[in-house]
Amino acid sequence: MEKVYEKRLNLLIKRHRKLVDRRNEIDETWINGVFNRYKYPVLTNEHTPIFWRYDLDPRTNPYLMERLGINAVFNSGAIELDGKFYLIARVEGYDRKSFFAVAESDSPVDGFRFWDYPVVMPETDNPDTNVYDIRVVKHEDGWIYGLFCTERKDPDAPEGDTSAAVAACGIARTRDLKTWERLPDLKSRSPQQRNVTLHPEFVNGKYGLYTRPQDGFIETGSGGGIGWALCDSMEAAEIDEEKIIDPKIYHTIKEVKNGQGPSPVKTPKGWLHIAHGVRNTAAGLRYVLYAFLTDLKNPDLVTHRPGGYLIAPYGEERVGDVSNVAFCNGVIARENGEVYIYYASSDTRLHVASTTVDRLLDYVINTPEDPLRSYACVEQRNKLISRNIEYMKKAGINMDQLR
Ligand code: M1P
Repeated sequence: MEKVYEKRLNLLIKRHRKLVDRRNEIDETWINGVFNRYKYPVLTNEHTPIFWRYDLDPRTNPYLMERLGINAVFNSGAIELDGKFYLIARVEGYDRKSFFAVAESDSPVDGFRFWDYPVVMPETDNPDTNVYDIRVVKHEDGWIYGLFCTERKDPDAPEGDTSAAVAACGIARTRDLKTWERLPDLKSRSPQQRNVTLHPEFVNGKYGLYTRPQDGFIETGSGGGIGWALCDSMEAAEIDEEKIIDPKIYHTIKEVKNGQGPSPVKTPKGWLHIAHGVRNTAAGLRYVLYAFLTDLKNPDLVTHRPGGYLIAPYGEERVGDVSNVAFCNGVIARENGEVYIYYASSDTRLHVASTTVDRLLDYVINTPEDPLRSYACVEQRNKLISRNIEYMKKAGINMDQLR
């Protein structure tokens, strides 16, 4: 029996080391010029430490079987502190419950190692059944806040309904990502809240929140979109009216619903937002990421809305527990202008895309808006084609090689 144990332990260690020590590389098959993709995910379920999943004592686990498996590691908050990169990932056990865990690296694209223990997120008087999708931001008040979704069974669910849930915005703050102080959940008029994100600076002396007011359990009712509201305090966060700043729109990438991703990035030309949009398909919902820019002084005022998506599931990213999903709740914008977008694919694993503030600004400012009708889309494309034909003639570019 000892031999079985020894053999398996060696195998597990060998496999684990190969995975976590692997260097990442830019995926040369992706060449759209807006961002780089990478060959490998930055985190998967197998990146979690072996000692989170196995009982390593041969007396209690002679076969060295997995005891507490991890199903997926995905939708992650992200922050850079003192030159180190931290991902605060959504880790989902085989038992369907999610929790948060911090992975740290000296590099933004590989080498992430989980800390020895997951985050112990304190509960409120009303215990969470499930917590997920934390947005982490260093606010100008000095705290690092984590806003996340907390889900509990709907107390009004009819007898026998074991899936109806109430989603709310949980709030916690920390100085070091290790010790978290749980604050009361956000109070709002909406019966459900998901995808709530904190603006990093005060706005008129108040905290600014991006929200998603919902009119029922499923957020597909009339109206809706990314909301905006101000509140006086994060210690008892309460908002009144939520103004829709980025509505969902018929027959677009955000026709069913949309949600703010991480806190927006401050740039010289405005606040740069990454959000997710959801559309219907015969195969189910499709989640993609899109970008928009808001005014520096009035972050609730959208100044540029490039049409279509920025990032959609690509290749193997298309398949997973919830297929055809790209989701982002973590971005790191460095002082040197580099930007790292941490996005999850199909609720299964976490990837990184790298770009720069300059490129993203060029993208949001110069990508035309969605004209909303096929006829208008053709007009828009034909304008581009005509300009290009003229340019190619002038510049002496052989059109044949571009056909
Ligand atoms: O399964 C896709 C996503 O669904 C939810 O996002 P939203 O509330 O915008 O529909 C969340 O459960 C998210 O975690 C998940 O990735």
